[in-house]
Amino acid sequence: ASAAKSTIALIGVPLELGAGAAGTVMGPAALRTAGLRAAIAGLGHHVVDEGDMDVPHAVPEFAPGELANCRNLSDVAAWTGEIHDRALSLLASGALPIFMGGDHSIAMGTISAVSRFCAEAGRRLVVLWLDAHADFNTPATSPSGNMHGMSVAFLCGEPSLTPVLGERAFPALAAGDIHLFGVRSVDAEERRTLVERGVDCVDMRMIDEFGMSALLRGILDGLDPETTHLHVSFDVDFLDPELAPGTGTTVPGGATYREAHLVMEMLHDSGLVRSLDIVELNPFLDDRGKSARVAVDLVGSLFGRSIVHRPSPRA
Ligand code: HAR
Ligand code: MN
Ligand code: MN
Ligand code: MN
Repeated sequence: ASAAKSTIALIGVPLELGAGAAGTVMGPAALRTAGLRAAIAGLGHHVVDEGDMDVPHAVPEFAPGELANCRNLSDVAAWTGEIHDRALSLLASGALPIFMGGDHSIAMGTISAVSRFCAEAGRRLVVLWLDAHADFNTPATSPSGNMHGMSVAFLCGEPSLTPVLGERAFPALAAGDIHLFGVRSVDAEERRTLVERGVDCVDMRMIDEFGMSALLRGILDGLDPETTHLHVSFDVDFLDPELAPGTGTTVPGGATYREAHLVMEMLHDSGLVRSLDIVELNPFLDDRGKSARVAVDLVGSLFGRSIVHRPSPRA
C-alpha cells in the first residue's frame, strides 16, 4: 500500500446484523488477538488503534414494502450512517483506515464514505472486492434477506436500497469502478442483475484458467497511484475454507494461501491501496484462531512484507 508515510488507523466495526449467522461481532477482537497491529507496525508503519465503534440499537422506522425483505434493516441503516461518518473523518485526517468487521454490510458505510471523499478530493475511486460472493442482491432478489449480500448493489446505486444511507449522498460506483474477484457463488436473479449492469466479475473459472496474477494485473495496470484511490474490500470467504473456516458462508474452491498472498503482494507493489475492509471473520466458527491468523498474515503482505525483495515485473 502507499502507506509508507501515512498513519494506518485500525477501527473495529463489530456488526453482525447484516449476516445470517451471529459471531462477526467478535471479528475485531480476534484480529487484535492475532496481532494485526504488531504485524503492520513491525513493517515500519505508524499504526493507531481507534477502538471499536458502538451504535445503539435502532428503533425500527422503515415503512414495509420492498425493504421488508431486509433483515435488521433499521439497525444496519443506523450502523451504515455512523460508519460513513466515522470513515469520512478518518479519511479526512489523512490516515489509511483499516475497517475491521463485522459482516460485509459494513462496506455500505465504509465505501460510500470513500466514494464521497474521493469525489471531494478529485481522486478516482476503484474498488477491489475479494469475495466468494457477488453481494449484488437487491431486496427484491435476495433469497435470504441478509444485507451483507446486498452491499455491492447498494454501492452501485440500486434505487431500492438508497434509504439505507438516508440523506448522506455519495456518488454511486459505476460498473467500471468495481472489480469483483474470486467469485464462485452467485444467486440466479443476482447473476441477471450483475450481467445487466455490466459489473466486472472475475470468477474462479477465469482465475483457474488464466491465473490470479494476470487477471489482477489487468485491473491494476494503468491506474496511477497519484490520482487513484484503491479500496480493497477483503471478505474472508475469498479464501478457501480449508485455509479460513472461520466465516459464516464458506464456499469450496477459494483462493489458496499463496494465491491470496500474491494478490496482497501485488497490491502492495502497486502503491494504490488507500483503505481496506477485513470482513466476515467469524471467530465463533473458527478453528483455534486459524482464520484470524491467516487474515493478519495477508495484511502483512499487503503492507509490505516480502519473502525477498523482488517486486512484480511490469507487464
Ligand atoms: N448470496 C447469498 C445471499 O445474498 C449469500 C451472500 C452473503 N454472504 C457473504 N457475503 N458472506 O459475501 O443471501
Ligand atoms: Mn461479501
Ligand atoms: Mn462472501
Ligand atoms: Mn475497470
